[in-house]
Amino acid sequence: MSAQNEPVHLAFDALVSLLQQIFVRHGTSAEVAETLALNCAGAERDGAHSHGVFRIPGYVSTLNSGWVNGRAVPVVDDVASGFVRVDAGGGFAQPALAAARPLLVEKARSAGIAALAIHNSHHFAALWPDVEPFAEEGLVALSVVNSMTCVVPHGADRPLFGTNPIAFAAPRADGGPIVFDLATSAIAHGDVQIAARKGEKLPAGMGVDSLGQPTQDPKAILEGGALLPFGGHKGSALSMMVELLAAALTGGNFSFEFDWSNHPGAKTPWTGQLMIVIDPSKSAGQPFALRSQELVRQMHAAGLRRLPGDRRHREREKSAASGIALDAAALAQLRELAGE
Ligand code: NDP
Ligand code: PYC
Repeated sequence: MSAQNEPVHLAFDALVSLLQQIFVRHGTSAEVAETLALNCAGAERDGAHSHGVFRIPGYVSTLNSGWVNGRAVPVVDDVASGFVRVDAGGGFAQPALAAARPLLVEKARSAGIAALAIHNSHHFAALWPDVEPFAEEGLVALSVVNSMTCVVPHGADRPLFGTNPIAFAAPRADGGPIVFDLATSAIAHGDVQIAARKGEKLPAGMGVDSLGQPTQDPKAILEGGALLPFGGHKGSALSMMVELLAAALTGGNFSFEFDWSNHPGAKTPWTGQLMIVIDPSKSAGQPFALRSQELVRQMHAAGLRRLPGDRRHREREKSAASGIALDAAALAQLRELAGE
C-alpha cells in the first residue's frame, strides 16, 4: 500500500467537524451543515462507504452549481391527524425530516400511525440514518426515496426509474433495532462509481451498456448505459412503488422529471421522500419488541449468521474502538475542500 493510501484513523467528532467546515464553506447554513455532516460521518463510521465521505465532492460540486439551496428553511405543514407535509424549499431532505420529526412522532404516538411526505427535496445519502433512530425509541419506521433516472424497468427498453431505496427499522427486545436499507436497483449507483474508480468488474446482471447489452464494466454503465432492477419484475415493481410513494404522493418529482443540465456539477436528485412511522404499542398481543426478538431467535436457530445491519454495527464498534479509517489521500482531499 502506498503511503498516500495508508489509513488514517479519525475520531467521529473530528470527522463531523471537518465535514461541517466543508459544508459551511460551500454555502450551507450551520444547521444544514451539522445535519449533513452527522449523516455522512455516520455512514463512513458504519462502513456504508457508497454514502460516506466518497459523496463529499458531489455535495460540493452540487452546492457550487447552485442546484440545491444549502440554506433552505423547511416549511412543516400539519395537514391531517396522521399526515405531515414538508416543503424542503429546494434544500436537503434530512433537515426537512429533522424539522418535522417532533410533530411526526407526536402523531404516530397518538394515532398509532403517521406519514411524513417531504417534497422539493434532495436526498444524496444512505436511507438507514433516517429510520434507525425511530426504532431506537420503540417505533417502527419505513421510508422510501426516489433518485435520478438510471434504471431500466423490467421489460422496458430504456432507463426511467431511479435507484430508489427502501429502508425499514423495527425495535427488538434484546439488542439494537432490526434495520435494512436497500436500493431497488441491482446495485447502488454509488457502488458502480466506486467500482469504476477502482477499475473493478461488476458481477453479472447489474446493468447494460449504451446499446442495451449486458455489461460488467462499470464505466459502460456510467457512460450512456443503465442499471437493472434487482430481482427482475419484483424489484421493478418495488421501484415503481417507490416512485409512486416518494414522488406522486408527496408532490415531489419523479426520477425522470427534473432537468439539471443547466447546473454542471449537480449530482443530487431533486425528488421526494415518504416516511411512515407506527407505534407498535397499539398492536395486540405480546409487546412487538418481544415478537421481533422471537423472529430473530428463530432465524438464528435456522442457521442465519448475518442479519441486515449486523455488518454496519460491527463496523460502528470498530470505529468507536480505533477511530474511523480513511485513506490519507481522501483525508487530504477533505482538508483541501475545508480550506485547511
Ligand atoms: P446493500 O446491498 O449493500 O445492502 C442492503 C441491505 O442488505 C443492508 O441492510 C445490508 O446490511 C443487508 N445485507 C447485505 N448483505 C447481506 C447479507 N449477506 N446478509 C444479510 N444482510 C445483508 O445495499 P445497496 O447497495 O442496495 O444500498 C446501499 C446504500 O445506498 C443504501 O444505504 C441506500 O439507502 C443508498 N442509496 C441511496 C439512494 C438515494 O437516492 N439517496 C439511492 C440508492 C441507494 P448491512 O448494511 O449491515 O451490510
Ligand atoms: O447510490 O444510487 C445511489 C444514489 C443515488 C442518489 C444517492 N445515492
